Amino acid sequence: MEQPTNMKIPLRIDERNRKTTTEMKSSITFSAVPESQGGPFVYWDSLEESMRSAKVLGFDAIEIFPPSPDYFQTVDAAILAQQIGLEIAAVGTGAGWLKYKLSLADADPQVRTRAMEFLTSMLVVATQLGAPMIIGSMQGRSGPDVTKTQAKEFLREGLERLDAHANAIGGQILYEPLNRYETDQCNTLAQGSAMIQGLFCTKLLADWFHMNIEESDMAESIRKAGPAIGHIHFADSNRQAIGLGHLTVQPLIDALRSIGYCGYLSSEVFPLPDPDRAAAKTIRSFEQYAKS
Ligand code: LER
Ligand code: MN
Repeated sequence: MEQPTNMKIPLRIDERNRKTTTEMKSSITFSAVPESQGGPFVYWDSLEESMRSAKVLGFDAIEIFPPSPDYFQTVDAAILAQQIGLEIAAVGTGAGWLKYKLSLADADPQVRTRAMEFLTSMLVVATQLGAPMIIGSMQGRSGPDVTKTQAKEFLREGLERLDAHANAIGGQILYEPLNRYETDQCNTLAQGSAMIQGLFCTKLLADWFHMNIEESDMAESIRKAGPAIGHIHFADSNRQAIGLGHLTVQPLIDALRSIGYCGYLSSEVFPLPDPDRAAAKTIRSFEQYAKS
């Protein structure tokens, strides 16, 4: 995969957040990956239309789930974001797993190498957009040919190399613990914190859908993870827009405030009952809980 040239020097996400606001910011997800149909993304099809809809509703940012790094050669996300007046909250990499079955923990070293190439190219384009890159599904898991210990070692090795690359180019990585049905690498924020210990440009993505399954006390886990948290997937217990499930939201917002979090609450939820209503419900909930 070709690596784009003429790199802009982006602001690091935490610097950017501190510079522009001391409050949390809203974001909504967009997927350009047909294979992720049925998945937890609010907007689909056209990035431009999605950005315009998000802007009308009052979102601060959009989180983009591209099929590959080359996607950004087909659509100028930076120009669109600038013209429409949105930030790009993050760039997801789950397509590397969904489309190409690439993971950092694969038993086959050639597959791990291809996973690293995919992620390195995505890190470059995300950095050019001034956005962090998410590592969720591509963290992989143990399997018949890779033990749990080996899978964790492979993941840590990949994260260390990507973190060094992020450090060299001014990028940022978000590592996402997932629930037990999706990975056996790290399921909780505490496990995730241990996994990224000592890395310079890698923070945790705390997804409330996964946390609702795995954490015994979500607010306490947020407080313990503290400054390691770099991004939130703002989802209710049923992975619908906040307010459509049974999460008790205020203590989670209070916990984020107590750690000084001023990043994005990004709505990675099912487009239910439809994208527009999921988006509208999300922004209403954001205003209710995070703006007051
Ligand atoms: C990705 O952000 C995520 O949460 C995973 O469950 C993959 O969909
Ligand atoms: Mn997520």
